[in-house]
Amino acid sequence: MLLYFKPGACSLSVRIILNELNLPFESVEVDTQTGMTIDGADYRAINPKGYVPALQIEPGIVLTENPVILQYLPDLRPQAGLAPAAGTLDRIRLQEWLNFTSSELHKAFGPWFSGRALEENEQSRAEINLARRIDDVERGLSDGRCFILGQTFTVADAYLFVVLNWSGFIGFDLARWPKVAAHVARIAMRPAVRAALVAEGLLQEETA
Ligand SMILES: N[C@@H](CCC(=O)N[C@@H](CS)C(=O)NCC(=O)O)C(=O)O
Repeated sequence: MLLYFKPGACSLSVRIILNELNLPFESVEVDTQTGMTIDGADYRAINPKGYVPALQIEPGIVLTENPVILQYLPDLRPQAGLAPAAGTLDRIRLQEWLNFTSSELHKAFGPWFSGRALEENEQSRAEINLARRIDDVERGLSDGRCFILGQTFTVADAYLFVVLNWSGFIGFDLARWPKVAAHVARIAMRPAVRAALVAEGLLQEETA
């Protein structure tokens, strides 16, 4: 398989899951601004939508949309338990969290990644909206569960981790949400996560 990624972007969650599942893969960095891969290919010919992630699963077959890729992969290795079985209520709960993470939490970070400095009122509106979405995650963890679906790590935790971790890049302190902060710290310790962070230049190899 071939993962098209941008360091630290939501595509990092796909790398984490590829690592967790010990699936062999290669990866190619994409410059989404120029629309070129680092090795000079036209990325729009691979994913016309222009964003990452994209996962080539075999020559000529490319999957896009993070919540979809994050369900395709665990179904290749169901025994690893990274997603509840399709057709179960637990799988629907997983989809709820993946969809929430994609359309609500992920997008709540959008204003900071718009490529221009935010006006004061825009910044405070964006902060209020982001805080509301993080409240939702804190509520999801409120019964003391270690992972968002319960006591088992799933692909939803990987996606939540990657997105919540952006709070560090934008200087948004998670201390107001102790269960969320603990969840991020817990996921960050996983060997597959550390290896993914190293691979994308977000963590020094010797500290991994
Ligand atoms: N709906 C897409 C959204 C993917 C997305 O927003 N990707 C971002 C990185 S996290 C991206 O490539 N943005 C274009 C850019 O950064 O220029 C998905 O779920 O895969």
